[in-house]
Amino acid sequence: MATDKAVDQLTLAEARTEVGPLRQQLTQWGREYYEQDNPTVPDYVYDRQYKRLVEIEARFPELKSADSPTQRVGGQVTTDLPKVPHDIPMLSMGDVFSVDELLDFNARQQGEDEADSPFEYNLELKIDGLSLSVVYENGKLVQASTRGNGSIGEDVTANVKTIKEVPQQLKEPLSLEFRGECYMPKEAFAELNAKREEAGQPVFANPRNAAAGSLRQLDPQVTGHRQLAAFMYYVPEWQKLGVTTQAEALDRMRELGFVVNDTNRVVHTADEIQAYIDEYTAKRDQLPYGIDGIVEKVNDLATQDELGATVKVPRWEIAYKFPPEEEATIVRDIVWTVGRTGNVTPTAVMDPVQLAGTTVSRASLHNPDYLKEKDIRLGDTVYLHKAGDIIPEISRVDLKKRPADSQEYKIPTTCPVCGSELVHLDGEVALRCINPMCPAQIKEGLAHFASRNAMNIDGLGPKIISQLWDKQLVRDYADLYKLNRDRLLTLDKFGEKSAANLLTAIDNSRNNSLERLLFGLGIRHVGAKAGQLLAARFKTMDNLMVASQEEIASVSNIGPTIGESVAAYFANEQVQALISELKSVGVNMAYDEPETTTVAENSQWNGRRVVLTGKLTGMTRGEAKQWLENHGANVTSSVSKKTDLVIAGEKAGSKLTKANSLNITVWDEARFAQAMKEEQ
Ligand code: 1X8
Repeated sequence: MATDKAVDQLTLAEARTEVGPLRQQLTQWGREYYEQDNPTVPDYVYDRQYKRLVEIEARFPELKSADSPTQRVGGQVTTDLPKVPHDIPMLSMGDVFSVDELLDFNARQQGEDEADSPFEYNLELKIDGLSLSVVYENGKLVQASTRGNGSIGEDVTANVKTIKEVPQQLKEPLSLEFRGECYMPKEAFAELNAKREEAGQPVFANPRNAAAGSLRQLDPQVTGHRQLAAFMYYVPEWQKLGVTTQAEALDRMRELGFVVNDTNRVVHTADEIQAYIDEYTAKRDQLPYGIDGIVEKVNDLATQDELGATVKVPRWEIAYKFPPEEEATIVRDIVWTVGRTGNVTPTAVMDPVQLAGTTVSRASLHNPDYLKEKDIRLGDTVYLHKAGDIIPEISRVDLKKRPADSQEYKIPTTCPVCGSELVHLDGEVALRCINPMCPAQIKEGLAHFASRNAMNIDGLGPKIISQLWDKQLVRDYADLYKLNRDRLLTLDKFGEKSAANLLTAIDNSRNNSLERLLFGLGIRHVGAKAGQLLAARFKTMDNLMVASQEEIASVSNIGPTIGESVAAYFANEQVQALISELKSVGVNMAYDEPETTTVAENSQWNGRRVVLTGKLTGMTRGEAKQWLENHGANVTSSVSKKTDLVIAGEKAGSKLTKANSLNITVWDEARFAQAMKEEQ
């Protein structure tokens, strides 16, 4: 379709031949992106082709057409969610791909006056999410909607109410619309995709699609589990807010109770613009949310209104998009690993390359469909990028460099570990090994059992588990509690001290509260949260084991899927035998009620905003967070001007630097431990 010929070299005939397929391709990509939340190419591939179409249409106006993707505000309204008209259209933004183009845009925008009184600009980060409109009446949230096609959006009010960053009640009784970006933090995105991969579901290509897929749900409970967040950045009717600049509008929104990104900067010169772009190009990898560029807005709001908009985009704002971070490398191998639930996933192993700050040599290929669709073969030259700025992913194969003798990659039909036949369960894209005795699955299961949020057996990682299995010292969870010093000393590099430490850690785990065991068992669909809910409701393992599917499903936030899975799990005789074994080796089967969580009004922690960073040694971060929350503190993930205290463990990084630059109080772990003692 796309030729490599520069647009200004094209003849009319060539342009005419190219324009049809190019439009078709862009329309298809647009649909995948906006309607299905499932793009098949990275954004910059879309952007590049889109720009080419714009250039062709500019050079050959006779080829323009009303149904060209360049004439539409992206995104159709397709879900079953109710529709909401936007009284003030929600426009998208024009974009540029270099600082030179940005400066050209500014010069055109400012016209002849440029030299006399250049505009003041407010620079903001462009969040990789989806636009959101929220309407308040007398300070109360009454409606939330997506952009949709710009004129009509989808009603996502119930879903947005699950996002804690969007206040349901403003601090002032205003009746006004606000706009912003709903996004999924990088960590939540990585966790969600890991879970989806393990569950045999297709993964999201980037945080934007994950956020869109999560927000546009018919069931707000699903949205509620997805850890969405939002930054607000725009008030269409700014006059009602008593502000005159964009920077003031941001501050006012923060006062009203919204979460507003605090990285914005008011600038006047090209050098300042360049400096901001350089700064955030460098910091981008460290931010806890994905950004795909910088938004430049004329700071003065009256000037914004004077400039107005074209049919498609405002004239007072523009996005500078970061250049793609992409590296070419060669696929040397495709390895298949078996997960805890038997999910067999392919990983491409490539020559190592530097990409966005790390060395990358592996990328998940997720499932056989994905591998087939991309037609990735051994020896192929591929381009790597980082999905959502964090997860290495192959964007495309360079077919020109494909070796002449290359062959389509053959998907295995048997488990790489136990050799049994692989299957696709109902509707799943994942390939599964369903042999319950498959050693790979059991080892993964043991590693999960010992993991931090499950039984928290420090020092019992995958390598040791593998040895324990291979030496036939452990066959199931209960065997862990039968280990002794002599057996452990037979392991590689295991001395008296490591053996003693591991035995203590195992021994301590006997006393864990029931929710850890429930999560650790690896029951399908039972994560840490469900484990907690079930333990709190049923109190003992025996109660849960005799509960009916309906009783389990009726627990708030549990539902029929977990109900069915848990009931089926405990109906299994092997499971019952395992639980008896665990009882006989002394593993606790009861729920420890957490200490009273009523917060002392006079606690020094009440309402304090605290950020935890770095590695703690005396407790896990989760435990520290729990303690702080039990004492009334608000534990947040990023440092801002509003943070009251940062607790910095070992190797604290950018959050500590930021806290220092904002003059926020920083405590080390010892100081925190002392404060915990004082509270008792
Ligand atoms: C989109 C976005 C905007 C901003 C941040 N992130 C985005 N994705 C911002 O203004 N800070 S504005 C925008 C739009 O489409 N108008």
